[in-house]
Amino acid sequence: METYDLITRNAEEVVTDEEVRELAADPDGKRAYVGYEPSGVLHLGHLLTANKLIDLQEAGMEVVILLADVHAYLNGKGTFEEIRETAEQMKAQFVAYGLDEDNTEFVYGSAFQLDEEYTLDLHELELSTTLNRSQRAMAEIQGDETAKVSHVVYPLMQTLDIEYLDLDLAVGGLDQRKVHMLAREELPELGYDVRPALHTPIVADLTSGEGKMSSSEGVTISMEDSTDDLEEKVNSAFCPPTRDPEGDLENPVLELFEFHVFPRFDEIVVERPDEYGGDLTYDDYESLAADLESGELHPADAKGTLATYLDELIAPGREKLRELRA
Ligand code: NAL
Repeated sequence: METYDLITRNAEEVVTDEEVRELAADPDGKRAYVGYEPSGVLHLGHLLTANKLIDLQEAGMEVVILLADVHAYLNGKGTFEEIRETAEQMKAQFVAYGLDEDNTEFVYGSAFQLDEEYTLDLHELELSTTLNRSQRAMAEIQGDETAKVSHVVYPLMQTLDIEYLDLDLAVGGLDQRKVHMLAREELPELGYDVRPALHTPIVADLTSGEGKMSSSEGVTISMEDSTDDLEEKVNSAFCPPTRDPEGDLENPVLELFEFHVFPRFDEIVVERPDEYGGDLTYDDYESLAADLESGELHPADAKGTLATYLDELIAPGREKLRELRA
């Protein structure tokens, strides 16, 4: 695959395409990063950006994972000690999932975000950004509770991190786009360079195909799920025989094949008894989606196969979690 195609596959948005093309022309040693608020158990949302990091490593880029402990604290996720502990577990699960440990730099936010120079830059950003602008940037990240002052500081720190970690590409889910847009506007105010951003899609809710899969509501798939949990969750998923259901609906089963399974496996085998036509083999998402639409592939078989491959993807992380908790 061409480097540009590898860097941008399954991306919902790149900002800007021209800047990312420039990176793709000379990716060696360029630094891409994703930040995560530490949480004890990884879910598919984390793994979607992790898949992108694996693509970027394959393209020759260096990958930085920010364990955003100060951000999690500002977003009301617990005491500093609690957050630190979950960050260590998070790191172990990423490595188990397949991020090359020798080629991935894990950085704690608190390792540099409490320095004097950083703090003074932060205050300068606070001066140059309106309250309204910062609140809008934070809207999709913050929970439902009333906004605190910490919630408007948060996106300004995320902006500064892009400079302080010396990054060439910011990666995140689509929910991070407003922060990255704020960063593109505000970094030049401090005399720093604008960086390109790449956003991964948000997967639809598994049972309804509506809205987004979320850990706070509805069904989510995580590193903790047993093989049986996975089968049960996937079997009850919404899976009409089309990739484009009506209205605002999505087909979450196809989305999981597209964003989670095909990027990590060269070949997908749907096992079927001979009397139902025998096994089906796919080496790309398009042919699987086409077979579901034509009726050649039954939704029940698609689901069973999806559960099997997801199980294989999360098994090493699940084992790691078990070890850590033992
Ligand atoms: C992502 C997060 C926090 C800090 C960051 C700094 C630089 C780049 C990305 C970062 C976490 C993210 C979330 N805002 O919602 O999980």
